[in-house]
Amino acid sequence: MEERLKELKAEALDKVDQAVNLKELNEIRVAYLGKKGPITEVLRGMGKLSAEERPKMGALANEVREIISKRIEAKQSELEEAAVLEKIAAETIDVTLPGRPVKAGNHHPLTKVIEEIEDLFIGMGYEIVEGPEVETDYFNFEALNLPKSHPARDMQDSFYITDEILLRTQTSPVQARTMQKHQGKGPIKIICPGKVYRRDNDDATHSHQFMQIEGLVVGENIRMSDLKGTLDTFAKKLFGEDREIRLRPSFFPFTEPSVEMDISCKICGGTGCSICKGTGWIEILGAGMVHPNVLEMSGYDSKKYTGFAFGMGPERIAMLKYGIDDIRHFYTDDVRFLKQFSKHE
Ligand code: 2U9
Repeated sequence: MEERLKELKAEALDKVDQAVNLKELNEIRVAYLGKKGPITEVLRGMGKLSAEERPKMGALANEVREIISKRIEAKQSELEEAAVLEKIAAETIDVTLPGRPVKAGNHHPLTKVIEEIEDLFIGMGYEIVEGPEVETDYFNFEALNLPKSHPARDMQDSFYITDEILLRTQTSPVQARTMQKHQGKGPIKIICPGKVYRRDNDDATHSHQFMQIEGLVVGENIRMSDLKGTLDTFAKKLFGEDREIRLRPSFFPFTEPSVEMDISCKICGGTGCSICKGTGWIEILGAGMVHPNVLEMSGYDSKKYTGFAFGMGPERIAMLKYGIDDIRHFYTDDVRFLKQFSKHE
């Protein structure tokens, strides 16, 4: 019996050592240590042994079981570790593969133009100031020399919330608010960009909402020549050093005198084409010296202080700069339109 147990031990250990996977190892465990296995079988024959031999054989059988069991455990750990290593090797990531490109968006063409204009004026020492889109009648009209009966109000019909509160029709109230904050003291040098609203029927050149960028300078000895020099610098920086500007007389209730500024047409070089409607000039913005009434209404002594102001529409500038033919493109969120500006990022 002892011989048989030793034989079984050698046989089992040999099989365990030869096992190549966990399934095989489990089969060996069941075969040798299971209830129907050869060791149990041997133990069943112990009844035939003498009383002295029985415990000796029992101890030997247990020892054999223990040895086989330990060897199986060790082999199991070895096979499990090998399986993990094999899995890791199979899953190795090739870090030299090119990454998948992340789809990046781009700025809206209006944002690009507005930021470019802001940067130009920041470079000339201006500060950017913003204000509310829901405005009072006082700041939107009255403080800008447009009393309730003024005929120029007709051109700026708005969306009214109450008789006294409306969606602003221009960004000028931001300048009026800034002047009142400064309590009659100069200097002020600001750029006010923002969205404005007018009651209008949308078409290729009109939109009920659009952007404006206005500028205001108030100080002592501010003259028309300062305005002209500023606008000339701005036009050359934005459209090219080869551009000429011209000022034409105009009318705005908040400036006196008032002008409109044109730039020479780059397409035809001034000889006349469809872009400049045969004139050689393209209208860009309106401007003028701040009306004394406007200065006084916001607390400035118009004998001591003077100022200039200007206003432009970024949509018009973007349309000229990028050759866009319909203002509605800016507000209809067609990705095919917007994507075209990624190359300008
Ligand atoms: C204050 C004093 C003066 C702002 C000005 C213009 C001329 C002008 C238009 C251009 C195209 C608006 O977008 S547009 O329709 N603007 O022509 N704006 S002077 O004058 C001011 C503003 C505020 C206190």
